[in-house]
Amino acid sequence: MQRVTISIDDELAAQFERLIARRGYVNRSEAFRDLVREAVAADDLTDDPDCECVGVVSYSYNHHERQLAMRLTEHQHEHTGAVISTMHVHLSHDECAEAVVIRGSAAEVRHVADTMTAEPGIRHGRVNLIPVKHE
Ligand code: NI
Repeated sequence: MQRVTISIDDELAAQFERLIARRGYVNRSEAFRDLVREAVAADDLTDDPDCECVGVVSYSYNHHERQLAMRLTEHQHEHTGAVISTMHVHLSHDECAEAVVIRGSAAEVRHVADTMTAEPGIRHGRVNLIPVKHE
């Protein structure tokens, strides 16, 4: 274990404290380690499109929007080998949210995620890539 001392300006420090409180970290060190892990994982995946990973794609949409729900389902059926699971949440009378878990190479996961979140009418589209480590 190494000790790292960093200097950051007051505003960023205050934002960091709020993030720690919001995410419920027990201390600054644990929060900082998690942020570094996220950055390292994102960088590794950017460097290596063949890196095996699991991606969680999340987004919301209006299910009354013409054919959008059907197109989202079609995207998933086109990639049945990669899509592991889908969770659907009815947010309100009109709005739905979904989380889709995809496993494959970083390039494949990104491709499937991008085709879904690029659909017109999709809001808050985002993918979180998690590398699969083999010991
Ligand atoms: Ni719904």
